[in-house]
Amino acid sequence: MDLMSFPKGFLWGGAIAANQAEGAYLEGGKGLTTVDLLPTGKKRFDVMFGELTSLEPVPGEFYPSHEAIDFYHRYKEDIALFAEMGFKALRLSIAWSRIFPNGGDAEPNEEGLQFYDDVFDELLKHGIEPVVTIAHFDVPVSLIKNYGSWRNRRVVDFFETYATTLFTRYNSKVKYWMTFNEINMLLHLPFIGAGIVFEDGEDKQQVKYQAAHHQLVASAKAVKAAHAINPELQVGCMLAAGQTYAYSCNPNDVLDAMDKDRESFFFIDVQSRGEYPGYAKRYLEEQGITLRMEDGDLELLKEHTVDYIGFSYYASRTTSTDPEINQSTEGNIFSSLENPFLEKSEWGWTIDPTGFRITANQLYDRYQKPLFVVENGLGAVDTPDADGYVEDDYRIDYMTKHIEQMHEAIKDGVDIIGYTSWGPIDLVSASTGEMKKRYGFIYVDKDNEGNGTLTRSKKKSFDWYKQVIATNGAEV
Ligand code: BGP
Repeated sequence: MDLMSFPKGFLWGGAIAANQAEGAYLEGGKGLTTVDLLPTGKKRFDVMFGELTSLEPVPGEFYPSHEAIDFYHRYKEDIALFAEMGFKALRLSIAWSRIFPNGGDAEPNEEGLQFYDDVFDELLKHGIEPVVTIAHFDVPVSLIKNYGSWRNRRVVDFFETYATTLFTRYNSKVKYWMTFNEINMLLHLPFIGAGIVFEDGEDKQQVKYQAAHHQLVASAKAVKAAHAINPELQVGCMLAAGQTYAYSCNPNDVLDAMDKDRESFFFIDVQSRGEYPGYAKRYLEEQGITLRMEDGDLELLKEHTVDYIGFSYYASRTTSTDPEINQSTEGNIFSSLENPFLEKSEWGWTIDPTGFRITANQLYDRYQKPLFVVENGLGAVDTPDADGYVEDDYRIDYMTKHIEQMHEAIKDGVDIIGYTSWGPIDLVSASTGEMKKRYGFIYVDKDNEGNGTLTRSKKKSFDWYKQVIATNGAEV
């Protein structure tokens, strides 16, 4: 192998999600979706955790996804800019409620289907491979109102119909699919991950793991449907990854770190190895959680495992069992201690390129399937000049170091097929709902209150990433 560059055909590109980019939240026949109920600020976290009082947008409240960056109307301009950077792939998601406005309608909405046909055609015209997430933090609100969302088995059937509709329609245009974005996020942000709204006094872990079982079954059914339609289709899972370090060499800390990682691996162990692992069975039993399963579920999970492992990597985590050590969770969805060896982003996420190499190795050791890095990047405050130009050396620095470590992982023998950086164009932040937290190579003129012209302009990182792709990673 040539140790200086990445494998031939490596899928360099970027990743976006419907609800964080498209806007046009009620256009083209689209129904309301979970994110359309997520305001900004502190209230956003309450909703994401499943504490919600209304299933309608509240008048006067600002919901960033309603307009987002208007990709719905500007996708041609945006794709042209991605093409200028030389993208080989664009990861994007389909909004379920554009295709089935109520999640389980008898017929799909042709206008929604046509929109994605047009987007895929535009990508293919530029030689960019679409990589599609079927559900990226996105559940039609009608499914919550009528069925309680993923806690209800019926939603598995609706998802199967939705996924099958997509595979059939886009069979000739899309080869790479992913079922659920960051599926393990369901345990941390159950509303965003699975549209779960808790009822008073119920056992939250029970509800979450039942919803998880339903998503795992739905994912296996999607894999089965895709391969029946076209055996060439590649269907992956998607994990919010990031190695957990033990704060000390105390075996109790190491055990704790292992347990924390397994909380996430549980999902991928089922999706990729095809069975509930022993440690998960033990956990469920000890917690008194009983999963309702149907006949054939376990066989289905076993027979229809994923083709590749998609994952996001932003940061590593650190844990300790010592109560004396200060617990800091600020800015993090995954609880994590301060790691004295690492710097942090403005949002408190650790910056750990070596952790990226470790995580990739760990995933490959565990699953022995191709890995696809489908999110990585630095959320930062950008200050543009009068022309919208941003000197984002901090972003270039973060990405250079991560790409170098990804290369090290490849040299370690890890099979990585592509890298799509998160938010190649600025978009709405999932956790904060802010525009202030930017990831892009392309600046979008829009502020936290939703004001701005939406004009796009290139940052310094635009030309840098273009060069990375042009040299297939040899010049980072
Ligand atoms: C992941 C999500 C993305 C994305 C990213 C960055 O969890 O899959 O949707 O937004 O994280 O997070 P944030 O936007 O909160 O900075």
